[in-house]
Amino acid sequence: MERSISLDSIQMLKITKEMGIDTVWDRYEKQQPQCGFGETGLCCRHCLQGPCRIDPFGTTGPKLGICGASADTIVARGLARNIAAGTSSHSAHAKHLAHTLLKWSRGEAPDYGIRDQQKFYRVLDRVGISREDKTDQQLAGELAKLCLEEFSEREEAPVWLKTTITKARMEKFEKLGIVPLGLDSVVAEIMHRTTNGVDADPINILLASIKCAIADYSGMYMGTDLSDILFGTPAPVMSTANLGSLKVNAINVAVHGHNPVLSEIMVAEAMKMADEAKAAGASEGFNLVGICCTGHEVLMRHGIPYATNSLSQELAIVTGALDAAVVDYQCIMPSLPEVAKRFHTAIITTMPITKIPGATHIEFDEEHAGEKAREVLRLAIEAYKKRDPAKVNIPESRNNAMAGMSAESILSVLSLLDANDPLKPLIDNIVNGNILGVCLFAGCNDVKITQDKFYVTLVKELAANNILILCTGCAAGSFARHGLLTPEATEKYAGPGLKAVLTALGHAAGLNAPLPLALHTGSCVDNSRAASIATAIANKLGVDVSQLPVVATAPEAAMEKALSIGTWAVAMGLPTHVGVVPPVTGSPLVVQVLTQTAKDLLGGYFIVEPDPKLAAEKLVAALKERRQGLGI
Ligand code: NFS
Ligand code: SF4
Repeated sequence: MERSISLDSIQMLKITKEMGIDTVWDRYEKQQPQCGFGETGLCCRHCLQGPCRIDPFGTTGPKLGICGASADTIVARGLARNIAAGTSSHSAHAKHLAHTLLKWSRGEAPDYGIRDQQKFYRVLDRVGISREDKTDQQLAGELAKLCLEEFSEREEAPVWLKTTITKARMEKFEKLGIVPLGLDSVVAEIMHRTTNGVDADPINILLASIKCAIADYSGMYMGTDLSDILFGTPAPVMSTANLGSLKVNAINVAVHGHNPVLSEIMVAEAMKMADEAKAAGASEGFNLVGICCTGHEVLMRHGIPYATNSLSQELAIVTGALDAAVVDYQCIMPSLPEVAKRFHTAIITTMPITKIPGATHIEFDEEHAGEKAREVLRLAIEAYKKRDPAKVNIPESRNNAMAGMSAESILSVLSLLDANDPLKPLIDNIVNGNILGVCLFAGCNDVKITQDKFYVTLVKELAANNILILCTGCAAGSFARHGLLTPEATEKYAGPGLKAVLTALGHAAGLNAPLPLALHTGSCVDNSRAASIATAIANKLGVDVSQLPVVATAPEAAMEKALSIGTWAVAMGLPTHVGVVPPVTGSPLVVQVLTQTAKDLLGGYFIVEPDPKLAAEKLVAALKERRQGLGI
């Protein structure tokens, strides 16, 4: 199988081959054949009597685990734990930001502040905190405490859930008994009920998993709110993507991971320290670039170039021009220090929960944010001095990329067409058929799929069918690296109706060109932004999200986080496509619930389709079905 369709990845992979460096693709090959029990979800290690395995063909092998758990039970329990892990990741990210805000409110984190006061006030009003006679510090403290309370179990639904979804959706969740009562408590509940001897009813376990995913949604929404308050709500910004964004005459520092809490400070300090970098011989000072979702956070807010999405993170080192990679948490390959041994790159871990053998650990804390960022940047300067020019191979490929399309900036572009009723032009164009529907692209890269191929093939098909594209995370990274976040891509690939709409909007926004083919709405956590737009449209039309012509896709899903996001997208009522088969096929019952029963219960359902053309057909059909339901 081809490893990647990205020219920069392909070029770097030649070097890894020549140098005998193992990457994620080599390690994947060494894992072949992968275990069939694991692939189908039929392996259980939830107690010490295991591992237990069920015969996937149901013929001669065991049909029950030692404790008596069936294939359906084992598969449902495994999926539940995946979703809980995803939920805990996003929630921890939001919790970290809440702590940062709390510390700032107490004067303990002076490098931070309220960067978007309007959004701060909007969020306070929405969550019901009175602003009367209070300073911003006091309000920040109250908001942070309310956030932190959302994590433990309460007697009511999380505020970030009940104030952000349609009334009808909330009633549905109540009726089905799937309202989570706390972001951490729901994860603990999943761990409890999936351990030996608790919940054995696959349907009951799946409902609990959906409840957990709903908590994931509200944690992500909180994460986006807090990032915007602390660091500013993104506005349209132009930048570049690909490994070609590295510069030979600069000290190249990648910020990698997920949480902007450190990378924001890095951006500010790198600007202040440009002279130190120049004094070390780098005539262009520091060149910060982004990897994974931290990369999206700083691309969205500062136009920092996007070096690469997750699968090719090791290849950034192979350019020989990356002086330091500063990582926070999630999606960081433990192999980075091993690859870096062959070059001069400093791999710097910064979070107490993310240490990697072979990396340098500089522990970050919000109390000393600027100081820690400077320490990291000085380490990058030292590493730069050891750069070997003979090993520098910066790929030429570099694409322009427009980002910064937060819900607020999408609304403000729309308001240029109708200042009093910004959603109206969008809704009108959906109703008149210029736009068939909306598709949110999200998720990862997965080594089981040629890197970026599914994304690029599918998005071209959907855009040709006049589907408005939103994107986040590695999906957005893929589009950025393939020149699809540009007006030129709209000219080339959008169907006539979509092109007309994007052109009108682009010209209204003063771009003198169409808006890009895909609107980059942020990091993975920022999938909440797309959800907020869908909810606003549904509320305006007086319908539920499950009736709208809106779909989601994670064609190259890899992480447990992608499963939790996909599951809340289904819970919100969206037909949700996945291109990689999750480990559930060992239970026809679980597959049926996720792909069919869910539709009756929630309106949303999973579409598992590994072929891009067929996936496009199924997503178009799902949108048409929704349109029919609305009579448009
Ligand atoms: Ni989200 Fe996917 Fe990771 Fe970000 Fe990329 S792998 S689940 S997009 S970087 S979290
Ligand atoms: Fe086996 Fe049951 Fe233990 Fe799982 S929980 S390992 S199925 S005995």
